[in-house]
Amino acid sequence: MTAWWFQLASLSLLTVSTLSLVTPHPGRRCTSLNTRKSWYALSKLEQAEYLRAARCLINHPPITGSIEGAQSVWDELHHTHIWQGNYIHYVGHFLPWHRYLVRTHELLLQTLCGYMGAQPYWDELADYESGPIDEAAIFDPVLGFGGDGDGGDDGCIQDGPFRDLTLHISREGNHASYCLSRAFNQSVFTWANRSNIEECFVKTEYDDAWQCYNQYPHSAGHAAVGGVMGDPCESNGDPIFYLHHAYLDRMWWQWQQADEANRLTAVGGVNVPPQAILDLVGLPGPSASVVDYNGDEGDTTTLRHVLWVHGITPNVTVADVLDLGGEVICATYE
Ligand SMILES: [Cu+2]
Repeated sequence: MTAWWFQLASLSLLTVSTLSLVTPHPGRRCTSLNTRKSWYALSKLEQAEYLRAARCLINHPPITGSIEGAQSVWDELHHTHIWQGNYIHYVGHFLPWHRYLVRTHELLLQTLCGYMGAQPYWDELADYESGPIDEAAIFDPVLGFGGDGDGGDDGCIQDGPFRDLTLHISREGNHASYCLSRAFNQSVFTWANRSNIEECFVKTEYDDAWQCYNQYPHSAGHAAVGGVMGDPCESNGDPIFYLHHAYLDRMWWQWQQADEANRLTAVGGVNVPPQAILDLVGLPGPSASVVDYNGDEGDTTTLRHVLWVHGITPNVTVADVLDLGGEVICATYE
C-alpha cells in the first residue's frame, strides 16, 4: 500500500485525460442541466440503458494509463476512491469530493458509453419505508443491480447484470481479483429512516451537517448492502455505490438550498481524518504528500481545497462544486 501514497508526489506530471475535452470550466453556469431522478422514476427502457452503460464502463479500457493493474476505466474509478480512502472520509471535503466523483462517473457514462441520461439516485427512504431491503426492486436481477450475496465467505452476488464483475484493485494492492459481494442487513437499513434525515436537515452549521449526514443517512446504504459496499475504501466497486452517493448528494443539496444565502458556499471541518476514526476501520493516516497537496493553508477544509480523481477528470476545488447548477457539476435533482 505504501507505494500508492508515494505516487501522489508526482501528481503534477499526470497526463491530461481524454475527458478534459468535455469537462466544464469552473465558475461558469451550466446551460444544459442533467436532471437526476430516482431509479424508480426511470422508464424500463431508461433503466436498461443505464445498466448497459454501467456495464460498458466495466468493460472499457483504462483512460489515464497511469494506474498499475487497472484493466478498465471501472478499475481506475475504483482506484481513486480506494487510494484516497483515508483522506476523503471523516473530513469536511467528504461531501464535495463524493459530489465530484459522482459527476465524474456520470461524465464517463455519457462520453465513453453513449449514455444520454443523467445519474439516477437510489431513494433509500422510499425503499426503507416500503419493505425489507431484499425486496427492493432496485436489486432486481433483470432491471436492477442484482441481489444479495450467497451468504458464504466470499459473499459473491448470484444474479443480475454485474454477477460476473471481477474487481482488480483492493486495499491491499492493484493486482487483486475478487467478486462483487453483498450481505444485506435489514437491521442497519433502519438507519435510513426519516427522522435521521430530518435531524441532519435542521443543522445550521456545515460542520455539523456533514457529520450528521455521514453518520446515518450515508452509513445506512453502505452497511445495509454490505460486502464490497460495506468497505469504506472498496465500496465504489459496486455499481449501486453511485446511486447511493447521488442520493446522499441530493440530501446535501436540499440542505444547501434550504438557506442558500448562508449555505451555498458553506464549508469547514477537518481536512485530515482523526487517527482514532481511521484506527477503527484499519487505515493508516494519509501521507504528507496528499496533505501538502490539498490547497488548504491550515487543518480545515476551505473553498480552495483541491478535489483530485486521479486525472480521470481535471482537478477542481471545493468552491467549484458547491453550486450543483454550476458548470462543473451541471445537475439538478428531482
Ligand atoms: Cu467514499
